[in-house]
Amino acid sequence: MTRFSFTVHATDGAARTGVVSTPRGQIRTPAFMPVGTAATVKAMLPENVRATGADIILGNTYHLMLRPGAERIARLGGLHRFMNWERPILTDSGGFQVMSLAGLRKLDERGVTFKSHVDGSRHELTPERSMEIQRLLGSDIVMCFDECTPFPADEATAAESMRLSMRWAARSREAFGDRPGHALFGIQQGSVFRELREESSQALRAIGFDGYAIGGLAVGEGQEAMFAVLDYAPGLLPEDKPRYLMGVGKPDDIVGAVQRGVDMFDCVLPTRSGRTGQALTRRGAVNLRNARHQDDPRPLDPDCACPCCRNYSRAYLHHVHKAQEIIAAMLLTWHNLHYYQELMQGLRDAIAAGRLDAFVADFHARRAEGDL
Ligand code: PRF
Ligand code: ZN
Repeated sequence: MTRFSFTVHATDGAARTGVVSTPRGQIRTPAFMPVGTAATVKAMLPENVRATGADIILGNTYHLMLRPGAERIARLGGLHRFMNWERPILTDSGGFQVMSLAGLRKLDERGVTFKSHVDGSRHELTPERSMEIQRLLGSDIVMCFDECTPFPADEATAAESMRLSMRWAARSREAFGDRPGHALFGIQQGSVFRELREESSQALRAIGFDGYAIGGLAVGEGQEAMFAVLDYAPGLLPEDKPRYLMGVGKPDDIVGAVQRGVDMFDCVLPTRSGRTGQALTRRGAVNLRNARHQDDPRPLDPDCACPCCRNYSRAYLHHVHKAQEIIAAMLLTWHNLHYYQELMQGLRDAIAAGRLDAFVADFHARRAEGDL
């Protein structure tokens, strides 16, 4: 059986390109993972998500435990069969979503209890239960149960929160056990404090994981502060294991993070923007709600090979979005995911060719030109 492994094929500065191998398929890095929170990448069929170039998608412990329930998904053959996506799935561990979505919450050493945002019922998540749920789902890459330290936090508060996450990381590792072909990723915390990020990395490396995430960023600190952390945080993690920046990000965030040594990303932006009429293109964001598109026969991006740009005008996209037709979400989500995957392929090729600086300069120059 293929075990979980990561091979770096080339580097350019701090940036790396390579492949994560799993029994369900390979993940080319740097990789972008579309978000499939509720056992669907919203507005997309799984075969179409794959057609955009995605190697792996993300699912959420929090949403799936509440509806339809982890035990039910296990009885139905696991998340891959349930949602008809046979390639790798990474699942987040739940704590981050509890803190952003659930009602009344109580957090202590054991874990977190909360009220469901779906029906108000009470639930508990602990490192042990999170590992059990992610096992029931059949997740290929399981995330440790952690606390995402809110921003801003003073250093003492951030230290206490990070140390709790490190104790939970040890419990997560213990509860996960030995599952050949499945990976467990640790999550570095420590807010914007270098000493805390160092302490967190040391704690995680002592436990030992198959990959390492950088958590607690993109929580309101801004790109400059995030990049300041990313100037050193990836280098604190093992070179021979994948590094995953959770919940990031905008195209320019991803480019800057890849330059700083990050291998994996997830973000709701391309899918959520697609449903609110925003297209993300190589020339920047385009809002299809704007009346300037209503008579425009041109495609969204004439250089894009996606079905949206090959077959439909801006006038049509404007119309179906304004009329709240479902196809508006389908076409714009497809375009946005296609654009993200093309960006990742461009980054991979540039790193392999040792031309990342030129690629990044061109990326910024085309965005500076603005929309057509
Ligand atoms: N921890 C977990 N999931 C996350 C985050 C985190 O810190 C973030 C932070 N951007 C997004 N998703 N478990
Ligand atoms: Zn397109």
